[in-house]
Amino acid sequence: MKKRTFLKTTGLIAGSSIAIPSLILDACAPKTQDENNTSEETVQKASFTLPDLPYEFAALTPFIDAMTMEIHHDRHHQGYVNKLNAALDSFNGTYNSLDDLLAMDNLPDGVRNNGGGHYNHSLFWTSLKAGGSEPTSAFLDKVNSDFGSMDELKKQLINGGGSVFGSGWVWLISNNGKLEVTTTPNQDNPLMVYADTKGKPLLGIDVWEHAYYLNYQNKRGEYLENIFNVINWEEVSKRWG
Ligand code: MN3
Repeated sequence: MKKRTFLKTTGLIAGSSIAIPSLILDACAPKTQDENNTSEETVQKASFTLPDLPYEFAALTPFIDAMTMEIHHDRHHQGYVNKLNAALDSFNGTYNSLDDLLAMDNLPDGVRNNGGGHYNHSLFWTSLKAGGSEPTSAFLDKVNSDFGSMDELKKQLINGGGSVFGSGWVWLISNNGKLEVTTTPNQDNPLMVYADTKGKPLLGIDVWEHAYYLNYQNKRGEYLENIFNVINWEEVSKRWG
């Protein structure tokens, strides 16, 4: 076995026994192509896979239209997964999970952009739900404590999303136990060393034009207002708790 492959594989196998943070879908954990074959002669290669949407493309209408969801998931997100796997072919670092990978220093652009793209979209799909859902009472108490009210949190997310120049994300994060709203450009993520404010992502809202343009054209603010009809606050609460 080549040294590089051995290092990479060792990291991944070690990771299989480490709990992946609950917010990360199974699909975000790197898979090896032949997990049952432990022969040293077998060259194992890490690969990430596109998670299924947990609902139909049309589930979030009229707030997010079916064609946007289909293109966004099947083409954009699949593209990030494919390019991430390609970028990892020439990446020598060891990591146990996508979280670990994204937190590493000096990521090659292909890993940073497409690893972020895979993480961010995996989080995004599960942050949405037809009809939305209610936060737990404990999480609501925390929101009231850190923001004053849920309305104030929504206002900060809408304003933050509107303030992103070009493409990026607005986030609700837990930063050393405090809830904060922050933004990242492109496919950066609050786990990354490049983030202005780092923390555990609880909710990420995509403000790339591809997330809303078919239905809202240039009206990003209207998209941001409307997305609160379909936020899965119960899931966001679980990520916090
Ligand atoms: Mn997107």
